[in-house]
Amino acid sequence: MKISRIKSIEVLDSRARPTLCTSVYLDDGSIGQAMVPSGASTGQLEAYELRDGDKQRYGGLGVQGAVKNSEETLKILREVSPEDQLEIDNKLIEFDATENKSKLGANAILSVSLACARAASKSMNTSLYEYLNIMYKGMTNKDSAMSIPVPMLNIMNGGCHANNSVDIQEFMIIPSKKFNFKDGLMKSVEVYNHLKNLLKEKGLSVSVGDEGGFAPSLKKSEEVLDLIIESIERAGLTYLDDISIALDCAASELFTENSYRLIGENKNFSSEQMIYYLESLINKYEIKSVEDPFDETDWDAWKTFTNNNDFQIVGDDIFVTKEKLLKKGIKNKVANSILIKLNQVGTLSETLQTICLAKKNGYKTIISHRSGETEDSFIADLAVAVDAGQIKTGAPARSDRTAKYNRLLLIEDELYP
Ligand code: 2PG
Ligand code: MG
Repeated sequence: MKISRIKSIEVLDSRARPTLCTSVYLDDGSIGQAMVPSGASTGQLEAYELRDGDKQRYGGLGVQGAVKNSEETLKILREVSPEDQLEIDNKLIEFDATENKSKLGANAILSVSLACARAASKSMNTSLYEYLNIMYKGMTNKDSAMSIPVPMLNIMNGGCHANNSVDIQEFMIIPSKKFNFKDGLMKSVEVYNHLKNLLKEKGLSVSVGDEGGFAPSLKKSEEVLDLIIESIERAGLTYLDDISIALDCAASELFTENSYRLIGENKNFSSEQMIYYLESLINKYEIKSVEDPFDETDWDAWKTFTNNNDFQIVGDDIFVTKEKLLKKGIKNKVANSILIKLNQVGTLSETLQTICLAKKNGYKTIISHRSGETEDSFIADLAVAVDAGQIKTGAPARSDRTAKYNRLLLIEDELYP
């Protein structure tokens, strides 16, 4: 079986920006399609997202160049078996031949990489999650079980995902593991709806941020946390027993001239002060997980913080899903978990390799969406296939986010009818 055609077009993401939709056609008639997401709080070392820069179209954000590049990969993929994902991705990396995929664009490369996987799963007549699980097992040489991940739902948006002065980018709720996915999601939706009513009662805005969470003009993080806990209680649930809270500080966005500028708190913190501030907040509210508490270059603060604490500490911008950076993190005892975003590294195989490395070294894995998303639900299948344990994919609202939750509901129903 061979790849006979690769066709891409520009489509839109959830922030009204163009992105790629690539279709890979196999000569047995199978077709695989994939759309790529796009971040706002991006790490400096992420793979390169190629945009046209032509101000006459989409304010320079067009991806016509990436569309063309993705279609041109046919000439190097024609002879490769679509089921050999590693070979496909290696060929794409070789063809690009830059450190950060800047020649073809990581958006172009990833769209081909994911569409090939989908086409191959169709050709083999397997679900995408089963196909990815087979691929993952092949890489780990182990029998890797599949599981439905616990969701982390971002219900209050701040930072660069919202037009308010809340410093912390994401306030997420996590249903307890005692619930299956369907029930955990239902409880989370109840909290989301109670939060909406609570905000209305207080005369606060219920308009939403980029990931579907509410984005009222609050200042202090404590105000946000109090509102979330009140909503959990109003939903008839017990904080911590039924639902706990996770944060993504996206602290690289707060870091300027060697200090953390917290507008909501009206403070400027040194690294030591930021450690103290976060530890106090986390201990007071018994927060279960914190992502990017420090800037991606502030490795010393990361080290101290990891050494001091045993809650989940998640590296996003600091690792950007790259094996090399995660290796450095493991060596330096930085963080104990990693956020996994396909487009930070740019191919499916490299993403799977990073997941393998994390698991081998006892790091927890969280498969993640981007703030600019599409209806593509690839990450739901990926989270199940690699037994990731956790997924973060926004609020339980807006179709770009619910596409992933709905896909997980379907998979759960298939696996555990
Ligand atoms: C993050 C992500 C997703 P962005 O920081 O974890 O929530 O945001 O896609 O803007 O980087
Ligand atoms: Mg993050």
